[in-house]
Amino acid sequence: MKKVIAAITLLAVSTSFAFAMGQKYFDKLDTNGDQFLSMEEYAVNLEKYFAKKNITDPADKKKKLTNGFNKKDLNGDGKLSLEELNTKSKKK
Ligand SMILES: [Ca+2]
Ligand SMILES: [Ca+2]
Repeated sequence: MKKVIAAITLLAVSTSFAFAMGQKYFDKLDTNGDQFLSMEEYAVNLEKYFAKKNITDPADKKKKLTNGFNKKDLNGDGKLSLEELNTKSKKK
């Protein structure tokens, strides 16, 4: 039974990663509940993506995390709102 739940969770995670992030999933990542994701909180989300893509190199992970985070942080305040996460990245 636990395995089934894990599979469903994984599916939900990959779905929310590919499409829009839901408020529920956002709340789960937002561990301190300030309605923003810090880079640390965002990293938890990316770890699942890295595991799926078999990315294990710490330097590579860090680069992808920083790049991804900065791309998403549209107003540059160092944290991500749900709105920013669901906004398609624009070229600057
Ligand atoms: Ca937070
Ligand atoms: Ca921001």
